[in-house]
Amino acid sequence: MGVVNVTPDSFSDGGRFLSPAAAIAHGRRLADEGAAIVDVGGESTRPGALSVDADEELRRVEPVLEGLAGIPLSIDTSKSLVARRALELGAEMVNDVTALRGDPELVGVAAERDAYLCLMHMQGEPRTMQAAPRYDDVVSEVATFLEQRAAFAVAHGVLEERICVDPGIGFGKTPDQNLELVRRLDEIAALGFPVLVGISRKSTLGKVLGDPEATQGTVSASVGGAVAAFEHGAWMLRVHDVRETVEALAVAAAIERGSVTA
Ligand code: HH2
Repeated sequence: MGVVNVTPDSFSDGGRFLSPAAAIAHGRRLADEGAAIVDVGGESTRPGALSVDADEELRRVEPVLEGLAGIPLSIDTSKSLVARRALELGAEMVNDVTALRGDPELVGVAAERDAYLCLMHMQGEPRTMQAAPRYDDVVSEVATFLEQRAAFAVAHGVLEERICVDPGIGFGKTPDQNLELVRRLDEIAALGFPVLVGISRKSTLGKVLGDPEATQGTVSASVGGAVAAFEHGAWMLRVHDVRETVEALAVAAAIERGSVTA
């Protein structure tokens, strides 16, 4: 999954793709580089980010979704209004970092349109989530949460086979908790849903490389994180650097198979 953030303030690429033309060109490039799906978002969820209203979010993403018609698209939103419009414009997945807790009408939109749905774990909310994350056992608590949110979606008409789950790297977790989630990803995968992981450029990577104040990670650190997540059971990786990640994963997958060709 390649990321297109149509925002002024995303932590790694904020402001770079705010103009529709730049965002569309970037999305096309990510698809050319091998992204199976392109995730378009109009609201930053980085730590400390303020929320934007639905009109502004729509204003940002609508022309980009139109310009990317023909490419498999996901909409990164928690708002039913934005999701509905994106699905009308051909998006096939709703990526909701609130796991259907942000807008009570979102589950109905996903069910009615038979969309794929990504449910992500977050403790707290973006403005404050990094203040004091607390868990007794981060992996089992994240797994229980995701299982409950998936049950909620199914109870409201979303087909089980449309759902994927995501431990939410960096969303109300310490760096060590983020690493633990990837190391024990098999426990999340054991829920039976495909697992999406977004570790690309996140600050934990920069901290591993020795900068305690890092707000983001390098491309090569991101690729390392993607390969590790793949080896621990990730089904899809949400990444900013598609070509580098696709190449690394092609090798990791070939080694798993023990053959050059799939
Ligand atoms: N991470 C971000 C945004 N959306 N969605 C899923 N499913 N998983 C993630 O890990 C995830 C996500 C944050 O990264 P980014 O989009 O690069 O930054 P921002 O939220 O500042 O726009």
